[in-house]
Amino acid sequence: MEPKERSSDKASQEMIACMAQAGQQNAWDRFDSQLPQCGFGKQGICCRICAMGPCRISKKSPLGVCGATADTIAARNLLRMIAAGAASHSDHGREVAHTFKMAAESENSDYMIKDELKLREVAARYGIKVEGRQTKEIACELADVALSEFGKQEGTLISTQVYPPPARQKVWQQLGVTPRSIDRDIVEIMHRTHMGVGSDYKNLMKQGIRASLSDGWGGSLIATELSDILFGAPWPIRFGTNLGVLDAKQVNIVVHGHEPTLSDIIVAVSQEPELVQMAKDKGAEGINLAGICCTANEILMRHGIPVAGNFLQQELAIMTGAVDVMLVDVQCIMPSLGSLSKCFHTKLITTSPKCKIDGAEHIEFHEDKALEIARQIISVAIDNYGNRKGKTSVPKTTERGIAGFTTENIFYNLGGRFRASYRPLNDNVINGRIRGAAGVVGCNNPKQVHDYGHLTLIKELIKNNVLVVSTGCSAIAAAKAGLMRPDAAAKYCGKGLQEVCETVGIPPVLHVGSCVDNSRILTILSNVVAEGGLGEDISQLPVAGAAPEWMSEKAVSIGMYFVASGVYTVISEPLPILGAPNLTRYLTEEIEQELGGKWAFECDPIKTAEMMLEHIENKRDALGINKKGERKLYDMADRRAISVE
Ligand code: SF4
Ligand code: MSK
Repeated sequence: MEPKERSSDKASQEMIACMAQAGQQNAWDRFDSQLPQCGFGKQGICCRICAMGPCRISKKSPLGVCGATADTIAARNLLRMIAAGAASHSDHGREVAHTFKMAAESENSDYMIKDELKLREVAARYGIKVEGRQTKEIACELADVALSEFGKQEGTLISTQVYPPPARQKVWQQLGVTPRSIDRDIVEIMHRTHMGVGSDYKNLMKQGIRASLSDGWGGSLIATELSDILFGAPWPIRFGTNLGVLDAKQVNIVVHGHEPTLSDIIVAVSQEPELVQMAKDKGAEGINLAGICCTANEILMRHGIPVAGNFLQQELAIMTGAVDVMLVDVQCIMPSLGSLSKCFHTKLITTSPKCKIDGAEHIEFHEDKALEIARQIISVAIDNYGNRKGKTSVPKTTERGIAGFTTENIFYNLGGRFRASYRPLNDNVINGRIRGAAGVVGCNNPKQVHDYGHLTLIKELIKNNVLVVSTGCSAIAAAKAGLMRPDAAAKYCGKGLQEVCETVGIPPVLHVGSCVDNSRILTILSNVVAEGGLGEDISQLPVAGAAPEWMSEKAVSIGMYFVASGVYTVISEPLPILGAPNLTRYLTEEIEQELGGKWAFECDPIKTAEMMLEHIENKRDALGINKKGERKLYDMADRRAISVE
C-alpha cells in the first residue's frame, strides 16, 4: 500500500516510506496482518465473562450457555469499555489530585500553586470558604474534597451539582443516573456485568451512563481543574508541530502519554544552563523537547512546547533516528516501541509503576523527588546523544498554530478585557454568523487514512460556519494541517465564521487541550447555556460532537458522557454493538427521548459533517433562531435613499 493511502500527513508519509525501505513494521502493517478481524468481536457478541464460555451469538446459537442474549452480552462488553475508559481518565485525575495535595501541604515541594485565581474559583464551586483565607489553607481543603470525590460512599458528585445547567441535572435525577462517586461507579460496572447479575440491557446501560458522567463531570474535570491551578491555566500560545520539530543537531527528548506531572517538571528543568552545557559538551547545540499524544497537549497548552505528532506518529518519531529519549507515562503507548527503539539508539524510558514495557528502561517517577528525577532523565538523553547510529532522517515538514483556549479565557478572547463574557459567542450564534459549534476529538486508527477523517470533517464544518473546538490527537491533526493558524479563517471558513474569527483574532479550530480536557468542552457548553438566549439545557444548543478516527476505550466513555449530557455524537468505527439489535436501536434512537443526545456511526467524514450540520440546523429551528430575513416593501423614500453611485 502506498504511504499516502495510509496517512494524509506529508511527514508521516515520508517516514512510512522510510520504515518500508528499512523493513520495519508499523501499526498499519500489523493491522493488515490482522485482517480479516473477528466478526463476533466487531459486533460485540462474544462473551468470555465466565468459564462456561467463551460464547458467541449466531443464528444457530442465539443464547450463551447461561441464556444471555446478544443485547445482554453487547451491553456488558460496552459497559466494561466505559469502565476502562473512565478509570483511565479518572486515575489520571487522582494522580494530579495527589500531587496537588502534596504541593498544598508541603513546605518544600518541587510543585507550587501557580493559579491562585482559579484556585479560589474552583474551591468556591466545591463549597469551600475562600474569603479571608490563605492560599495554602484553601488548597489543602480543595485537595481533600477532590480526593474524597473518588471514594465517598454517600451522596452524589459535588461537581455534578454545580457545573452542569440545572435542567441537565434534573434529566439525570429523573433517569436515576446522577454519578455518586468516581471509583464506586466504575466498580459497580464490574459488579453489574459479572456473570449472573443483570441481563436487562437498558438497566445495564444506566450504569454505563452514570460511570461515564462520573468521568466527564468528575475525574476528567478534576484532572483539568487541578492541573490548571497547579501548573497554570493555559493562555493562547504559539507553537510548532509535526515531526519536523525534532532537531537533528540537538538532544531530542520526546514525552509521550498523558499525565502532566512529570512532563511539566521536565519543561521546567530542560533549559537549565548546566544541562544545556552538558549537551553542548557532547557536541549537541542544545536540548529540544517535543511531545506526542496528550502529554504533548498538556505541555503545549501551558508552555508552547512543540508537538511532534499524534497517536499514529509515535513509531515514526523513533524511526527518524533522532530521538535520544522517548519518555512515557501511561495510556496510548504502543508496546511495539520497546522492540522498535532497540533498532535505534533511542532509549525508551517508562516512569509509572502502572506501565512497564518490554525493551524499556524504567526510571520510576516520584513526585517528592520530581526535579532530581527529571534532571536524571535529561542526563540520560544527553549521554545517549553520542550513541546515534548513522544518519538521522527527520522530515522537514512543520506547521505553526495557536493553542491554549480554555473555558475561562474564551470569555476574554470573545469579549475583550472590558466585556469578558460568552455574550458575543451566543449573539453570533443567534444572528446566524456562526451556525453552531462542534467538538471534534479523539484518536487515530489505522482503519482510516491517518488524519483524513479529522481534517475532512473539520474543514467541512468550518466551511459551513460551524466553530470547532478540538482536543487530543484530533487537535494535533488540525494543527499539523494549519487549521489552528488565525489565517485559516480566510482560507477555509464560511463568510460568517470568517468574520467572527478575524474580528476576535482566533483560529476557527480552538485547541482546548488533552483528552481529560474534554471536560472543558462540557463546561464551555454550560457557560453558553448560562449566558442565555439558546435554551435552558445543553441538549437545546446547536452543537454536535464527533470522534472520526477513535480507537480507545476512553473515547467510548467520552462519547457516552457527551450523549448523556445531551449532545448528538457521531463516531466513525461503530461501537461494537451491531450484533445486538435492541441495544443498537436504544443507543442510536430511543436514548434521545431520555437524555436529549444520541450516538450515530458514520465512516465517511463528509457524510458525518452533513449529519452534524443537519442536527445543528434542526436545533436552530427548534430554538426559533432560523428566522428568514423579514421582507421589506420599499416606499419612495427608501428608493431615493438607495445610492446608485
Ligand atoms: Fe457464556 Fe453466559 Fe458465561 Fe458469558 S456469562 S461466557 S454468555 S455462559
Ligand atoms: S492521546 S486517547 S490516541 S486522542 Fe489522549 Fe490520542 Fe486517543 Fe490517546
